[in-house]
Amino acid sequence: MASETELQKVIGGLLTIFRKYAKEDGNAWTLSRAEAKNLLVNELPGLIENPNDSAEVKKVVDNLDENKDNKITFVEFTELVMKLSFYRFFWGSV
Ligand SMILES: [Ca+2]
Ligand SMILES: [Ca+2]
Repeated sequence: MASETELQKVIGGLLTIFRKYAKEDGNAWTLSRAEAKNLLVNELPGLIENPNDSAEVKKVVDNLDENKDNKITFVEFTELVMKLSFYRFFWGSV
């Protein structure tokens, strides 16, 4: 098999990161709220300014959970990744 391109590696990396956190409770298909918090705090440091502030954590995770079922799907997670990519594209940081 040919070696993966940069974009293929990025896609694989997104799946790897999602699954690493999603599998903690035995269901690797979705992130629970706690799993989502761990992913955000570890992989996107600075997105939640104060991880010990439960109100702030709740706000960020609520934002992520678009259909409000208390589970974060891979689609919901990648929407955040897309938004962060747009910010970086237009404003050069995040
Ligand atoms: Ca899970
Ligand atoms: Ca959801």
